[in-house]
Amino acid sequence: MEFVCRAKMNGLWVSKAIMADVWQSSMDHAVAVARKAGEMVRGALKDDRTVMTKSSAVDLVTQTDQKVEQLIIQSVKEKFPTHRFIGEESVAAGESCNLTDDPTWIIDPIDGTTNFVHAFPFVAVSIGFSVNKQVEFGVVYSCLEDKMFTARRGRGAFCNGEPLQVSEQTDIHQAIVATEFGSSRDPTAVDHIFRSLRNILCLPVHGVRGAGTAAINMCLVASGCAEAYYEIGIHVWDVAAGSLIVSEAGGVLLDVDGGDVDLMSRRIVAANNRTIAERIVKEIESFTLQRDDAPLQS
Ligand code: LIP
Repeated sequence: MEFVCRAKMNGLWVSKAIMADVWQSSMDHAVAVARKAGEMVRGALKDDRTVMTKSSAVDLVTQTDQKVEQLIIQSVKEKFPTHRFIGEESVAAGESCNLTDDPTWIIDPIDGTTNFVHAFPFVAVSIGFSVNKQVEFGVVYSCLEDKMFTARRGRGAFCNGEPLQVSEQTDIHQAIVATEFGSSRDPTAVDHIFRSLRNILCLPVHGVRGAGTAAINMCLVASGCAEAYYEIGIHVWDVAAGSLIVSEAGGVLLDVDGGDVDLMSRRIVAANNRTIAERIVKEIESFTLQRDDAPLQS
């Protein structure tokens, strides 16, 4: 949609065409509902100790994950009845995980469920929104830190309204690299993970970190606090929002084999620049996992 606005410049009236953002109201809604969801998560942090498991004994889920996802989906359905959803807990309950061209809300109600269970203080509500399989906006609410990360495709990334910019570092030896061990305890997968970690640690890098949530790790890259994040085993709901936040902050996304990233592939490298991303790729021992619609078995 195009609007024409008139403004006076140097005493002359000029007309300017302004493109309205068709997804602005969806994004506003995502921010509002993420904040509400965050309140719910904070409220439940001390109380919800009913821990269930999903694909493995260490892939945890709580009633709060389920309640928060229902809250988000319900409120979006009321406002945008034609939109589709991929939600972590809906998929766990048997719904399909197909990313189509339709407007789709990609939801992780609690990214960092293990952190939540232990009150380890990094927990995020992550909402990505894609159209034609392209992420249009991403919202990550780090609810215990009260940090609202947002990005709109082509319009930058922000934390609590302040613009984000990735680090300028191009020397891997001066980098902090974030990663996670994931929720597979299959010894072969764990061996691959450890060999990659060893390769990267011994480059050497300044340090390796992990916040326990993919979404927050990616926001740390976007904020310039870490140079890179990589993981094999994540799901689309862990990274949809964070991927746009990283790229809108000036970063790059790659597959762990160096090709283009595919958010459904369960693998990602997110870095401040291509030099760092490609250096990380060189050190990763990749292994194949099943696709999103087939949960990772332990
Ligand atoms: C978790 C991630 C974490 C990753 C786990 C899991 P959840 O998400 O954010 O970084 O290592 O495999 O996917 O289950 O807490 O939403």
